Amino acid sequence: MATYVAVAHMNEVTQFVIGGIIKHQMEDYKFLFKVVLVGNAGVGKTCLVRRFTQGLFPPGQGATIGVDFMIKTVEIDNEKIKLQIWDTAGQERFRSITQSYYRSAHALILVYDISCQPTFDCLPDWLREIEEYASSKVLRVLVGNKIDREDREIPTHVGEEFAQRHSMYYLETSAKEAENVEKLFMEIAAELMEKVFQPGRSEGSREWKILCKKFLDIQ
Ligand SMILES: Nc1nc2c(ncn2[C@@H]2O[C@H](COP(=O)(O)OP(=O)(O)OP(=O)(O)O)[C@@H](O)[C@H]2O)c(=O)[nH]1
Ligand SMILES: [Mg+2]
Repeated sequence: MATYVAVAHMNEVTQFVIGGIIKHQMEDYKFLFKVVLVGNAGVGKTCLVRRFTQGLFPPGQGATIGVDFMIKTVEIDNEKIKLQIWDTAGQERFRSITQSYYRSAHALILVYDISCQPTFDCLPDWLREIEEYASSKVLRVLVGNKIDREDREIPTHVGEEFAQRHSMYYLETSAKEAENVEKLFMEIAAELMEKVFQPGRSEGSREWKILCKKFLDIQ
């Protein structure tokens, strides 16, 4: 475990381009985790990410083209964890691009809209994609978004049962009202940290560790 921490601990120089001037900022963090959001177009993936990273609900948020990328550093048990969040486009035409982002994900957030039955009906298709392209040890989280809406079509227990059947974590959120959004990402960060430090590793968790290490190595 000590070796792993040494690998994971890094000093990074991040470059920011502000008005044409490149600024370097030293950043210190112990772990870097990659979180990928997937799900049908319009379920609110981008709004969830922007709520978490920028604390806002963007008016007139347009459809994502390909993949967007955001970073937020959080602190858990006095350890700095950098979350690299990849927000993929839900539209079918971008599917081949977004699939390539699954492989190195530590956590996948599969989002549907609780007021839109077709977005729930598509979940098995998304799971097939995840099975095919993601690591078998990826942390999978099911999210029912838009709970502020009054025209709910999928009851909470239906979402919960689906998640349970497919060994996923489950949470309902509202990007609009900032409900459970912080909790969603913080719990993922905490859970990933726990996986890294899990005592008595099985075959599975060794694979997980390799996945993390590989990812950290290529950064
Ligand atoms: N009421 C409500 N509307 C939301 C919520 N989250 C997102 N929306 C709305 O849903 C629409 C789609 O949101 P996006 O975040 O762009 O959806 P997306 O999943 O990123 O869509 P793609 O990028 O096309 O895959 C926008 O009009 C948002 O304002 C929410 O929590 N509540
Ligand atoms: Mg989007």
